[in-house]
Amino acid sequence: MTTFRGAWSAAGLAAGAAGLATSYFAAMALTIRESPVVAVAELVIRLTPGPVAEYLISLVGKLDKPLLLLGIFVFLGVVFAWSGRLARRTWWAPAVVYAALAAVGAVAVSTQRGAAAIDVLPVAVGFVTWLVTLSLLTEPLRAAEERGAEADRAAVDHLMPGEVMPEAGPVPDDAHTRRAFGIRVGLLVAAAGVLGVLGRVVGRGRRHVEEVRGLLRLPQVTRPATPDGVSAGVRGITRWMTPSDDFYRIHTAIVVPAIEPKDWTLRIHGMVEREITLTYDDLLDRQFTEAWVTLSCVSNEVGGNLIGNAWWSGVLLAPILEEAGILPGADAVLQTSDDGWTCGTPLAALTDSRNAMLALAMNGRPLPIDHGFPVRTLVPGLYGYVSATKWLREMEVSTFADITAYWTERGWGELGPVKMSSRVDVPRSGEDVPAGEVVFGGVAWAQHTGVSEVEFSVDGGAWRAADLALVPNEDTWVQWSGTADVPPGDHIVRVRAVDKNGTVQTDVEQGVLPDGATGLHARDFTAS
Ligand SMILES: Nc1nc2c(c(=O)[nH]1)N[C@H]1C(S)=C(S)[C@@H](COP(=O)(O)O)O[C@H]1N2
Ligand SMILES: [Mo]
Repeated sequence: MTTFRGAWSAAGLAAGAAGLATSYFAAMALTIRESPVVAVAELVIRLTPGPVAEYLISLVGKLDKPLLLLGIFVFLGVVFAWSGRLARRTWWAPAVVYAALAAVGAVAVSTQRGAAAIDVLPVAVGFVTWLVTLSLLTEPLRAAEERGAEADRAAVDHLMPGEVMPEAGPVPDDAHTRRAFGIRVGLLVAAAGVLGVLGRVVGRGRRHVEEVRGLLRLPQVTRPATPDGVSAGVRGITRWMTPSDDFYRIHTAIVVPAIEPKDWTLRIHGMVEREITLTYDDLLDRQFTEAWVTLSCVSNEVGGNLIGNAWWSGVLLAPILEEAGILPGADAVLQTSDDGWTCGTPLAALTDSRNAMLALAMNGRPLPIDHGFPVRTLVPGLYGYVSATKWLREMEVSTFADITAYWTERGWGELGPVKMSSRVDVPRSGEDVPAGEVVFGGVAWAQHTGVSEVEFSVDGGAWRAADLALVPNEDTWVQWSGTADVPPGDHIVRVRAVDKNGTVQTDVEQGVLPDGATGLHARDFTAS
């Protein structure tokens, strides 16, 4: 019977390499971190007892890390080849091996300092690649071996008593199978190589920009000082200031732009008297403005957390647009980002008295790359999808009649003013609290209008006025709190806000499409 002994190992090795390549690329594209393999190396270093590490380093000196990585790769090579051979008998044995490797990778990346949930994604990508490529590669081998086994059985059936099995002659489609297999392995290894190179390029650019960002000093930017009284003093309410690391992130880019400030320009053109191109240094030369502003996403469901509040520093947009000289008839600005994303912003919101700005810093530091470094737009009172362009490159003054933008082309509303909303944070969903006096709390927002009252109701009873914490302006969310006497049993609490125009938050339920969700947030809890 024909076998492809070496081929099964080769398939395992090629699949293994492919998974390492995709996970490396994903890590480079998604984060500034190293690949999962490096995370594992770091984990090994962390777990190695100090004296042992010192002894090893005394033996190999500066080669310690390259040798460690080499060791990991050799180990992986052996395991990959072995899992290829395992695949010859059962499909699940290599899957178990891959799962074990992925588990080690996942532990390594998620125990790194400052790890986020997304850091595990490259490991998952590698795991799926292993499974898919191994089955793609081994499928023709399996088919050929089965044909071979059948041919052998047929031959045995035809033997005369006492006759011996003739030497197995070459099965005619062997050569074909080998060639097809060779081509698959070759293509896969080539693709892995290309991905590896791409990952390097993407990763290097981003790491460099990350370094530049780390060294940047913006003299006009002050550290965030949380104003007094903004906390309602109830444990469990979302922090009033959202740390940048915890701030929600929404973008369509798979590989986010990495732009050095020295390479950044903003071109303002269209219906203007004179076109303007601004550099990063031009912005640094201007008067800075700083403000607490709550940014929210149109895709935030009632009670959702696609919302955050930060201290933003930058340059006011209104005077810049005035310098350009807006021509009569314009009512929109089409913004374009470095990655080609677009949004149409109502011109009025950029030129009225609100703090519409080109933001350079978030929470006292240059914008994180994921939040638009080096420059993004920020417009209080509008959802992000019509205003908060990250990696901003271009502003074309125009009319809504003449433009379409990324999300409006996909059925979302043109103007995008933020809808008033409120949320219960305490008690937590399904929480068991002692019966009697129960503490409630959460946040409410109506950016650029301001919240004047928040009310909550337990089990559909009367609306009770909540206490509001302080806010520095009308552009941020506000924390609310209150207490009510609650008997033992299952309960539900609802919340609603009233804005400074006296409008009461509607209880009419609407989904996020086309222009933001409405309805009242409710939480179930149990008192006992
Ligand atoms: N370049 C670019 N800018 C963008 C987006 C995008 O997809 N690409 N998404 C927008 C949307 S929908 C929102 S809600 C905000 C989110 O900003 P954040 O990721 O800093 O929270 O960015 C906006 N700016
Ligand atoms: Mo959004």
